[in-house]
Amino acid sequence: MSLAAGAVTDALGNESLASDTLTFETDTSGPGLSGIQSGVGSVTALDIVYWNVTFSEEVTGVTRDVFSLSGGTNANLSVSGSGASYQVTASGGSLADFDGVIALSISDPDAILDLSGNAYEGGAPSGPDQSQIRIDNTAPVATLSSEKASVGAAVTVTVRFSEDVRRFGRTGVTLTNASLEELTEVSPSEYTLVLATRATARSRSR
Ligand SMILES: [Ca+2]
Ligand SMILES: [Ca+2]
Repeated sequence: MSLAAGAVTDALGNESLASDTLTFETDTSGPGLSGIQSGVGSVTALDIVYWNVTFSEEVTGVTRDVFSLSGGTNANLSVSGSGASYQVTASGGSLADFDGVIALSISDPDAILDLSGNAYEGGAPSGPDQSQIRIDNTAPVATLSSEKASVGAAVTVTVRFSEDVRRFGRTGVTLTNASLEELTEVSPSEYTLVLATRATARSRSR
């Protein structure tokens, strides 16, 4: 609004000058989701994980009851933060020995309003969506198999792990009456070992 020139006069009849214009901003658009960013990366062995959830403007009504977690861990959710930025933390339940994907979602959008009372608009984040986190809290398990070996002959042993592994090498192999001749990586979860039995090793040293 503004006051026109001459809107009022002073005691001597001088007309007033035009006023500045005052602009009112009306907010009629609801808040949206700007991003869900994992605070622990996309894959983790942590027992407690968290996300940073950002809205397009300041909002009210963001509590733990707004969010839900899929993946079947029965983890507890807690929320901190204010305005447009919140941190949602998942802990407890079966997270400590869980192996799988969990995902954070907004399950009660009606509770979220902007400061003008406009309802949350929902939808996918306009920015990063890292709502899914892969939790790997299980240890790899090795299964050994080999052909039946004749005494003195080289033996090939296949080592299959229940998942991809790192750092498998000669120091990880314990042998009795045999020596390790070859260790080959077939895949990150499978290796073949060629073993020489003691008889073979003796025959070689002759
Ligand atoms: Ca708004
Ligand atoms: Ca694992």
